[in-house]
Amino acid sequence: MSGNMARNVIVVGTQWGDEGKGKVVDWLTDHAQGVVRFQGGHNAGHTLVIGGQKTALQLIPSGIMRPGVACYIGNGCVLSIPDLLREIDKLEAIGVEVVSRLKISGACPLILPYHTALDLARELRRGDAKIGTTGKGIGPAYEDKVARRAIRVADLLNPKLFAEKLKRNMDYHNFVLENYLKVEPVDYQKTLADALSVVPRIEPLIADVSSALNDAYESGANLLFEGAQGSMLDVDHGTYPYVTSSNCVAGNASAGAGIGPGMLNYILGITKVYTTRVGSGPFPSELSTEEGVGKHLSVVGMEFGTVTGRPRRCGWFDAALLRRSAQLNGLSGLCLTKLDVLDGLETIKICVGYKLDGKEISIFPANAEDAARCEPIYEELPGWKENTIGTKSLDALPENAQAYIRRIEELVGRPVDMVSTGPDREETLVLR
Ligand code: 2SA
Ligand code: MG
Repeated sequence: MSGNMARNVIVVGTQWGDEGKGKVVDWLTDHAQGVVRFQGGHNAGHTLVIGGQKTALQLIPSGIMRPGVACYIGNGCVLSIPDLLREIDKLEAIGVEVVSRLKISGACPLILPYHTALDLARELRRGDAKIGTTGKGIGPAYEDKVARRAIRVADLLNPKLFAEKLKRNMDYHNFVLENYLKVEPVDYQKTLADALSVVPRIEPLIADVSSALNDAYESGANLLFEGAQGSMLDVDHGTYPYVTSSNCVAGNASAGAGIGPGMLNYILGITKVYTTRVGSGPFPSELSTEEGVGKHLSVVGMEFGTVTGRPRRCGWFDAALLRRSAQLNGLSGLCLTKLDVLDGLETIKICVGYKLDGKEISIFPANAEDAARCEPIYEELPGWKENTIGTKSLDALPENAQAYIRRIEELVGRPVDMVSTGPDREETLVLR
Protein backbone atom coordinates (compact mmCIF):
# COMPACT_ATOMS: atom_id res chain seq x y z
CA MET A 1 0.00 0.00 0.00
CA SER A 2 2.74 2.48 0.86
CA GLY A 3 5.18 2.78 -2.00
CA ASN A 4 2.99 1.80 -4.90
CA MET A 5 -0.44 2.70 -3.60
CA ALA A 6 -3.16 2.32 -6.17
CA ARG A 7 -4.23 5.71 -7.43
CA ASN A 8 -7.69 6.19 -6.04
CA VAL A 9 -8.48 4.47 -2.78
CA ILE A 10 -11.75 4.12 -0.90
CA VAL A 11 -11.42 3.73 2.83
CA VAL A 12 -14.47 2.20 4.48
CA GLY A 13 -15.37 1.00 7.95
CA THR A 14 -16.18 -2.70 7.90
CA GLN A 15 -18.00 -2.95 11.23
CA TRP A 16 -20.27 -0.47 13.07
CA GLY A 17 -18.02 2.57 12.75
CA ASP A 18 -15.13 3.83 14.86
CA GLU A 19 -12.69 1.41 13.30
CA GLY A 20 -10.07 4.15 13.06
CA LYS A 21 -10.75 5.34 9.51
CA GLY A 22 -9.71 8.92 10.22
CA LYS A 23 -6.26 7.92 11.37
CA VAL A 24 -5.71 5.69 8.36
CA VAL A 25 -6.99 8.30 5.90
CA ASP A 26 -4.68 10.88 7.45
CA TRP A 27 -1.78 8.46 7.12
CA LEU A 28 -2.57 7.51 3.51
CA THR A 29 -2.98 11.17 2.60
CA ASP A 30 0.78 11.34 2.42
CA HIS A 31 0.28 9.86 -1.07
CA ALA A 32 -2.87 11.74 -2.06
CA GLN A 33 -3.69 15.21 -3.32
CA GLY A 34 -7.38 15.13 -2.47
CA VAL A 35 -9.65 13.59 0.18
CA VAL A 36 -13.39 13.23 -0.32
CA ARG A 37 -16.29 12.62 2.06
CA PHE A 38 -19.20 11.02 0.18
CA GLN A 39 -21.86 10.21 2.81
CA GLY A 40 -22.97 10.99 6.33
CA GLY A 41 -22.70 14.29 8.12
CA HIS A 42 -21.35 15.55 11.40
CA ASN A 43 -22.48 12.34 13.07
CA ALA A 44 -19.06 10.95 12.17
CA GLY A 45 -16.26 11.33 14.66
CA HIS A 46 -12.77 10.86 13.30
CA THR A 47 -10.06 11.22 15.91
CA LEU A 48 -6.55 11.98 14.71
CA VAL A 49 -3.42 12.05 16.81
CA ILE A 50 -0.49 13.83 15.23
CA GLY A 51 2.71 14.23 17.22
CA GLY A 52 0.75 13.55 20.39
CA GLN A 53 -1.84 16.25 19.62
CA LYS A 54 -5.43 15.05 19.35
CA THR A 55 -7.94 16.49 16.85
CA ALA A 56 -11.51 15.25 16.36
CA LEU A 57 -13.12 15.84 12.98
CA GLN A 58 -16.80 15.41 12.26
CA LEU A 59 -17.56 16.46 8.70
CA ILE A 60 -14.35 17.85 7.26
CA PRO A 61 -12.28 15.15 5.51
CA SER A 62 -9.33 13.87 7.53
CA GLY A 63 -6.96 15.02 4.76
CA ILE A 64 -7.29 18.53 6.17
CA MET A 65 -4.47 17.79 8.61
CA ARG A 66 -1.95 17.54 5.73
CA PRO A 67 -1.02 20.98 4.40
CA GLY A 68 -1.80 21.45 0.72
CA VAL A 69 -4.21 18.52 0.36
CA ALA A 70 -7.56 19.46 -1.20
CA CYS A 71 -10.69 18.39 0.68
CA TYR A 72 -14.12 17.79 -0.80
CA ILE A 73 -17.56 17.30 0.72
CA GLY A 74 -19.56 15.42 -1.90
CA ASN A 75 -23.26 15.56 -2.71
CA GLY A 76 -23.88 12.36 -0.72
CA CYS A 77 -23.25 14.19 2.56
CA VAL A 78 -25.78 16.12 4.62
CA LEU A 79 -24.56 19.41 5.96
CA SER A 80 -25.22 21.51 9.03
CA ILE A 81 -23.72 24.91 8.27
CA PRO A 82 -23.28 26.09 11.90
CA ASP A 83 -21.54 22.84 12.80
CA LEU A 84 -19.31 23.05 9.74
CA LEU A 85 -18.33 26.62 10.59
CA ARG A 86 -17.56 25.64 14.18
CA GLU A 87 -15.32 22.87 12.89
CA ILE A 88 -13.55 25.24 10.51
CA ASP A 89 -13.00 27.77 13.32
CA LYS A 90 -11.64 25.08 15.63
CA LEU A 91 -9.16 23.94 12.99
CA GLU A 92 -8.10 27.43 11.99
CA ALA A 93 -7.54 28.25 15.69
CA ILE A 94 -4.86 25.55 15.80
CA GLY A 95 -3.25 26.84 12.63
CA VAL A 96 -4.84 24.51 10.04
CA GLU A 97 -5.69 26.32 6.80
CA VAL A 98 -9.19 25.17 5.81
CA VAL A 99 -11.08 27.72 3.72
CA SER A 100 -8.72 27.78 0.74
CA ARG A 101 -8.65 23.96 0.58
CA LEU A 102 -12.28 22.95 1.13
CA LYS A 103 -14.91 22.51 -1.58
CA ILE A 104 -18.53 21.69 -0.80
CA SER A 105 -21.05 20.36 -3.29
CA GLY A 106 -24.04 22.65 -3.83
CA ALA A 107 -26.18 19.52 -3.94
CA CYS A 108 -25.68 18.58 -0.27
CA PRO A 109 -28.99 18.66 1.59
CA LEU A 110 -28.89 21.04 4.55
CA ILE A 111 -29.48 19.88 8.08
CA LEU A 112 -31.62 22.59 9.66
CA PRO A 113 -32.75 23.01 13.28
CA TYR A 114 -36.07 21.23 12.67
CA HIS A 115 -34.21 18.11 11.54
CA THR A 116 -32.43 17.96 14.86
CA ALA A 117 -35.70 18.57 16.72
CA LEU A 118 -37.37 15.75 14.77
CA ASP A 119 -34.46 13.37 15.38
CA LEU A 120 -34.51 13.97 19.14
CA ALA A 121 -38.30 13.93 19.51
CA ARG A 122 -38.65 10.69 17.58
CA GLU A 123 -35.96 8.96 19.59
CA LEU A 124 -37.77 9.97 22.77
CA ARG A 125 -41.02 8.63 21.44
CA ARG A 126 -39.45 5.30 20.47
CA GLY A 127 -38.55 4.69 24.13
CA ASP A 128 -36.83 1.32 24.57
CA ALA A 129 -36.96 0.73 20.83
CA LYS A 130 -34.81 3.79 20.14
CA ILE A 131 -32.18 3.60 17.38
CA GLY A 132 -29.60 5.37 19.51
CA THR A 133 -28.93 8.08 16.94
CA THR A 134 -26.32 10.77 17.46
CA GLY A 135 -29.18 13.31 17.63
CA LYS A 136 -27.65 15.41 14.86
CA GLY A 137 -30.67 15.43 12.55
CA ILE A 138 -29.04 13.09 10.03
CA GLY A 139 -32.03 10.80 9.41
CA PRO A 140 -34.65 13.55 8.93
CA ALA A 141 -32.31 15.44 6.56
CA TYR A 142 -31.85 12.36 4.36
CA GLU A 143 -35.61 11.77 4.45
CA ASP A 144 -36.17 15.23 3.00
CA LYS A 145 -33.66 14.46 0.25
CA VAL A 146 -35.43 11.27 -0.77
CA ALA A 147 -38.81 12.99 -0.46
CA ARG A 148 -37.49 15.60 -2.95
CA ARG A 149 -38.13 18.52 -0.65
CA ALA A 150 -34.61 19.01 0.76
CA ILE A 151 -33.14 22.48 0.86
CA ARG A 152 -29.67 22.16 -0.59
CA VAL A 153 -26.48 24.12 -0.05
CA ALA A 154 -26.85 25.88 -3.41
CA ASP A 155 -30.31 27.15 -2.40
CA LEU A 156 -28.58 29.48 0.05
CA LEU A 157 -27.44 31.55 -2.90
CA ASN A 158 -31.01 32.50 -3.79
CA PRO A 159 -32.42 34.00 -0.57
CA LYS A 160 -35.94 34.50 -1.91
CA LEU A 161 -36.30 30.92 -3.08
CA PHE A 162 -34.60 29.71 0.08
CA ALA A 163 -37.14 31.56 2.22
CA GLU A 164 -40.03 30.04 0.26
CA LYS A 165 -38.72 26.50 0.45
CA LEU A 166 -37.95 26.91 4.12
CA LYS A 167 -41.47 28.17 4.82
CA ARG A 168 -43.05 25.22 3.04
CA ASN A 169 -40.85 22.71 4.81
CA MET A 170 -41.24 24.27 8.20
CA ASP A 171 -45.01 24.45 7.95
CA TYR A 172 -44.98 20.73 7.31
CA HIS A 173 -42.37 19.70 9.88
CA ASN A 174 -43.61 22.06 12.59
CA PHE A 175 -47.07 20.54 12.23
CA VAL A 176 -45.58 17.13 12.93
CA LEU A 177 -43.46 18.40 15.82
CA GLU A 178 -46.37 20.13 17.50
CA ASN A 179 -49.30 17.86 16.82
CA TYR A 180 -47.81 14.43 16.55
CA LEU A 181 -44.54 14.49 18.49
CA LYS A 182 -45.91 17.03 21.00
CA VAL A 183 -42.81 19.17 21.26
CA GLU A 184 -42.11 22.85 20.66
CA PRO A 185 -42.14 23.89 17.00
CA VAL A 186 -39.05 25.61 15.56
CA ASP A 187 -39.14 29.35 14.89
CA TYR A 188 -39.23 30.13 11.18
CA GLN A 189 -37.91 33.71 11.28
CA LYS A 190 -34.97 32.76 13.45
CA THR A 191 -34.11 29.74 11.30
CA LEU A 192 -34.23 31.88 8.16
CA ALA A 193 -32.16 34.71 9.64
CA ASP A 194 -29.55 32.33 11.08
CA ALA A 195 -29.19 30.45 7.81
CA LEU A 196 -28.86 33.56 5.65
CA SER A 197 -26.45 35.25 8.05
CA VAL A 198 -23.71 32.75 7.29
CA VAL A 199 -24.04 32.77 3.50
CA PRO A 200 -21.02 35.07 3.04
CA ARG A 201 -18.83 32.48 4.76
CA ILE A 202 -20.23 29.50 2.88
CA GLU A 203 -20.51 30.94 -0.61
CA PRO A 204 -16.77 30.79 -1.43
CA LEU A 205 -16.71 27.09 -0.49
CA ILE A 206 -19.56 26.00 -2.78
CA ALA A 207 -18.28 24.22 -5.86
CA ASP A 208 -19.08 21.73 -8.58
CA VAL A 209 -17.38 18.89 -6.75
CA SER A 210 -18.05 16.35 -9.50
CA SER A 211 -16.19 18.48 -12.05
CA ALA A 212 -13.42 19.33 -9.58
CA LEU A 213 -12.81 15.64 -8.89
CA ASN A 214 -12.89 14.66 -12.55
CA ASP A 215 -10.45 17.48 -13.34
CA ALA A 216 -8.15 16.43 -10.49
CA TYR A 217 -8.25 12.87 -11.79
CA GLU A 218 -7.42 13.98 -15.32
CA SER A 219 -4.45 15.93 -14.06
CA GLY A 220 -3.06 12.82 -12.34
CA ALA A 221 -4.05 13.45 -8.72
CA ASN A 222 -4.44 10.54 -6.31
CA LEU A 223 -7.78 10.76 -4.55
CA LEU A 224 -8.88 9.20 -1.31
CA PHE A 225 -12.52 8.58 -0.54
CA GLU A 226 -13.19 8.61 3.19
CA GLY A 227 -16.16 6.59 4.38
CA ALA A 228 -17.95 7.47 7.59
CA GLN A 229 -19.78 5.13 10.02
CA GLY A 230 -19.46 1.48 8.95
CA SER A 231 -20.85 -1.13 6.57
CA MET A 232 -23.12 -2.65 9.21
CA LEU A 233 -24.71 0.81 9.65
CA ASP A 234 -25.45 1.08 5.91
CA VAL A 235 -29.12 1.97 5.32
CA ASP A 236 -29.59 -0.95 2.89
CA HIS A 237 -27.09 -3.56 4.01
CA GLY A 238 -26.71 -2.90 7.72
CA THR A 239 -28.75 -4.12 10.67
CA TYR A 240 -31.88 -2.26 9.53
CA PRO A 241 -33.58 -0.36 11.14
CA TYR A 242 -30.63 0.07 13.54
CA VAL A 243 -28.58 1.87 10.93
CA THR A 244 -27.69 5.36 9.84
CA SER A 245 -29.59 6.93 6.93
CA SER A 246 -26.94 6.76 4.21
CA ASN A 247 -25.09 4.10 2.24
CA CYS A 248 -21.75 3.61 3.96
CA VAL A 249 -20.47 0.89 1.64
CA ALA A 250 -17.73 1.52 -0.93
CA GLY A 251 -20.17 1.59 -3.85
CA ASN A 252 -21.53 4.91 -2.68
CA ALA A 253 -18.15 6.64 -3.08
CA SER A 254 -19.10 7.01 -6.71
CA ALA A 255 -22.69 8.27 -6.43
CA GLY A 256 -21.94 10.36 -3.34
CA ALA A 257 -19.10 12.24 -5.00
CA GLY A 258 -20.19 12.44 -8.63
CA ILE A 259 -17.50 10.29 -10.21
CA GLY A 260 -17.66 7.02 -12.14
CA PRO A 261 -16.89 3.70 -10.43
CA GLY A 262 -14.19 3.06 -13.03
CA MET A 263 -12.11 5.78 -11.40
CA LEU A 264 -11.78 3.77 -8.22
CA ASN A 265 -8.89 1.38 -7.87
CA TYR A 266 -8.58 0.00 -4.38
CA ILE A 267 -10.90 -0.59 -1.45
CA LEU A 268 -9.34 -0.70 1.98
CA GLY A 269 -11.54 -2.03 4.80
CA ILE A 270 -10.67 -0.56 8.17
CA THR A 271 -11.25 -3.21 10.79
CA LYS A 272 -10.85 -3.10 14.54
CA VAL A 273 -9.32 -6.33 15.91
CA TYR A 274 -12.33 -6.57 18.21
CA THR A 275 -15.85 -5.22 17.65
CA THR A 276 -17.65 -2.14 18.95
CA ARG A 277 -21.03 -0.60 18.38
CA VAL A 278 -22.66 2.58 19.66
CA GLY A 279 -26.44 2.72 19.54
CA SER A 280 -29.00 -0.09 19.56
CA GLY A 281 -29.29 -3.23 17.44
CA PRO A 282 -28.00 -6.79 17.18
CA PHE A 283 -24.37 -7.54 18.07
CA PRO A 284 -23.76 -11.31 18.31
CA SER A 285 -20.22 -11.26 19.77
CA GLU A 286 -21.03 -8.60 22.39
CA LEU A 287 -19.56 -8.87 25.90
CA SER A 288 -20.64 -7.11 29.07
CA THR A 289 -18.48 -4.03 29.58
CA GLU A 290 -19.05 -4.30 33.34
CA GLU A 291 -16.42 -6.98 33.83
CA GLY A 292 -13.68 -9.15 32.32
CA VAL A 293 -12.64 -8.82 28.69
CA GLY A 294 -15.55 -6.52 27.78
CA LYS A 295 -14.42 -4.08 30.45
CA HIS A 296 -10.80 -4.42 29.30
CA LEU A 297 -11.77 -3.52 25.70
CA SER A 298 -13.90 -0.58 26.82
CA VAL A 299 -11.30 0.86 29.22
CA VAL A 300 -8.03 0.10 27.43
CA GLY A 301 -9.58 0.87 24.02
CA MET A 302 -11.17 4.07 25.41
CA GLU A 303 -14.38 3.14 23.67
CA PHE A 304 -16.49 6.26 23.99
CA GLY A 305 -18.23 8.09 21.12
CA THR A 306 -16.20 10.95 19.68
CA VAL A 307 -19.30 13.03 18.97
CA THR A 308 -21.62 12.13 21.81
CA GLY A 309 -19.29 10.65 24.43
CA ARG A 310 -21.56 7.61 24.71
CA PRO A 311 -19.89 4.39 25.94
CA ARG A 312 -19.53 1.97 23.02
CA ARG A 313 -20.67 -1.63 23.32
CA CYS A 314 -17.69 -4.00 22.98
CA GLY A 315 -17.14 -7.63 21.96
CA TRP A 316 -14.85 -10.14 20.28
CA PHE A 317 -13.73 -9.93 16.67
CA ASP A 318 -16.42 -11.31 14.37
CA ALA A 319 -15.02 -12.97 11.24
CA ALA A 320 -18.49 -13.87 9.98
CA LEU A 321 -19.46 -10.20 10.07
CA LEU A 322 -16.24 -9.34 8.23
CA ARG A 323 -17.11 -11.84 5.52
CA ARG A 324 -20.37 -9.98 4.95
CA SER A 325 -18.51 -6.70 4.85
CA ALA A 326 -15.85 -8.03 2.48
CA GLN A 327 -18.52 -8.96 -0.05
CA LEU A 328 -20.62 -5.81 0.39
CA ASN A 329 -17.63 -3.58 -0.27
CA GLY A 330 -15.55 -5.77 -2.56
CA LEU A 331 -12.66 -5.22 -0.19
CA SER A 332 -9.19 -5.35 -1.74
CA GLY A 333 -7.49 -5.61 1.63
CA LEU A 334 -7.80 -4.95 5.33
CA CYS A 335 -6.21 -2.50 7.68
CA LEU A 336 -6.36 -3.83 11.23
CA THR A 337 -6.54 -1.27 14.01
CA LYS A 338 -6.16 -1.17 17.79
CA LEU A 339 -4.10 -4.36 17.99
CA ASP A 340 -2.41 -2.98 21.10
CA VAL A 341 -5.73 -3.04 22.98
CA LEU A 342 -5.51 -6.85 23.06
CA ASP A 343 -2.04 -6.78 24.69
CA GLY A 344 -2.05 -8.74 27.94
CA LEU A 345 -5.16 -10.87 27.33
CA GLU A 346 -4.64 -14.54 28.25
CA THR A 347 -6.70 -15.89 25.36
CA ILE A 348 -8.47 -14.22 22.47
CA LYS A 349 -11.68 -15.43 20.91
CA ILE A 350 -12.77 -15.00 17.31
CA CYS A 351 -16.38 -15.47 16.29
CA VAL A 352 -16.20 -17.74 13.22
CA GLY A 353 -19.91 -18.28 12.59
CA TYR A 354 -23.25 -18.56 14.36
CA LYS A 355 -25.93 -20.96 15.40
CA LEU A 356 -29.20 -19.71 14.01
CA ASP A 357 -32.38 -21.67 14.72
CA GLY A 358 -30.42 -24.90 15.14
CA LYS A 359 -28.33 -24.46 11.98
CA GLU A 360 -24.73 -23.34 11.66
CA ILE A 361 -24.03 -20.39 9.38
CA SER A 362 -20.71 -18.76 8.49
CA ILE A 363 -21.76 -15.29 7.36
CA PHE A 364 -23.58 -12.46 9.15
CA PRO A 365 -27.27 -12.70 8.15
CA ALA A 366 -28.65 -10.13 5.74
CA ASN A 367 -31.64 -9.63 8.02
CA ALA A 368 -31.32 -7.91 11.41
CA GLU A 369 -34.01 -10.03 13.09
CA ASP A 370 -32.01 -13.12 12.16
CA ALA A 371 -28.81 -11.46 13.38
CA ALA A 372 -30.46 -10.81 16.74
CA ARG A 373 -31.11 -14.56 17.17
CA CYS A 374 -27.55 -15.60 16.25
CA GLU A 375 -25.43 -17.31 18.86
CA PRO A 376 -21.73 -16.89 18.20
CA ILE A 377 -19.45 -19.87 17.61
CA TYR A 378 -15.97 -19.10 18.92
CA GLU A 379 -12.49 -20.25 18.19
CA GLU A 380 -9.86 -19.56 20.85
CA LEU A 381 -6.31 -18.35 20.24
CA PRO A 382 -3.54 -17.74 22.77
CA GLY A 383 -2.91 -14.08 23.62
CA TRP A 384 0.41 -12.27 24.18
CA LYS A 385 1.95 -10.45 27.12
CA GLU A 386 4.15 -7.98 25.25
CA ASN A 387 3.34 -4.34 24.55
CA THR A 388 2.78 -3.88 20.80
CA ILE A 389 2.31 -0.08 20.73
CA GLY A 390 4.35 1.48 17.97
CA THR A 391 5.78 -1.83 16.65
CA LYS A 392 7.42 -1.10 13.32
CA SER A 393 7.44 -4.49 11.54
CA LEU A 394 5.39 -7.66 11.41
CA ASP A 395 8.36 -9.73 12.57
CA ALA A 396 8.75 -7.55 15.63
CA LEU A 397 5.21 -8.38 16.78
CA PRO A 398 4.77 -11.19 19.32
CA GLU A 399 4.34 -14.53 17.56
CA ASN A 400 0.83 -14.96 18.89
CA ALA A 401 -0.13 -11.54 17.55
CA GLN A 402 1.21 -12.51 14.13
CA ALA A 403 -0.76 -15.74 14.30
CA TYR A 404 -3.91 -13.78 15.21
CA ILE A 405 -3.44 -11.53 12.16
CA ARG A 406 -2.88 -14.52 9.87
CA ARG A 407 -5.97 -16.24 11.23
CA ILE A 408 -8.07 -13.15 10.50
CA GLU A 409 -6.76 -13.12 6.92
CA GLU A 410 -7.67 -16.79 6.50
CA LEU A 411 -11.12 -16.48 7.98
CA VAL A 412 -12.07 -13.32 6.09
CA GLY A 413 -10.37 -14.34 2.87
CA ARG A 414 -8.73 -10.94 2.31
CA PRO A 415 -5.12 -9.87 2.84
CA VAL A 416 -4.11 -7.65 5.74
CA ASP A 417 -2.27 -4.68 4.21
CA MET A 418 -1.74 -2.56 7.26
CA VAL A 419 -1.83 -2.81 11.03
CA SER A 420 -2.24 0.17 13.29
CA THR A 421 -0.39 -0.26 16.57
CA GLY A 422 -1.39 2.96 18.31
CA PRO A 423 -3.36 6.14 17.77
CA ASP A 424 -0.48 8.28 16.50
CA ARG A 425 0.09 8.82 12.79
CA GLU A 426 3.51 7.19 13.19
CA GLU A 427 2.21 4.04 14.89
CA THR A 428 1.34 2.33 11.62
CA LEU A 429 2.75 -0.87 10.22
CA VAL A 430 2.59 -1.63 6.50
CA LEU A 431 2.62 -5.28 5.45
CA ARG A 432 2.22 -5.00 1.70
P1 2SA B 1 -27.52 8.66 13.12
O1 2SA B 1 -27.23 9.78 14.07
O2 2SA B 1 -28.90 8.72 12.55
O3 2SA B 1 -26.47 8.49 12.07
O4 2SA B 1 -27.51 7.33 14.03
C1 2SA B 1 -27.95 6.09 13.51
C2 2SA B 1 -27.06 4.96 13.94
O5 2SA B 1 -25.74 5.16 13.40
C3 2SA B 1 -24.79 5.15 14.44
N1 2SA B 1 -23.71 6.09 14.18
C4 2SA B 1 -22.46 5.89 14.58
N2 2SA B 1 -21.86 4.80 15.10
C5 2SA B 1 -20.55 4.92 15.43
N3 2SA B 1 -19.83 6.09 15.30
C6 2SA B 1 -20.43 7.18 14.80
N4 2SA B 1 -19.87 8.40 14.92
C7 2SA B 1 -19.53 8.92 16.27
C8 2SA B 1 -18.17 8.42 16.69
C9 2SA B 1 -20.65 8.50 17.25
C10 2SA B 1 -20.67 9.13 18.64
O6 2SA B 1 -17.31 8.39 15.83
O7 2SA B 1 -17.93 8.03 17.82
O8 2SA B 1 -19.90 10.01 19.00
O9 2SA B 1 -21.56 8.70 19.38
C11 2SA B 1 -21.77 7.11 14.35
N5 2SA B 1 -22.61 7.98 13.76
C12 2SA B 1 -23.80 7.34 13.66
C13 2SA B 1 -25.58 5.58 15.67
O10 2SA B 1 -24.93 5.21 16.87
C14 2SA B 1 -26.88 4.86 15.46
O11 2SA B 1 -26.73 3.51 15.82
MG1 MG C 1 -15.86 7.61 14.98
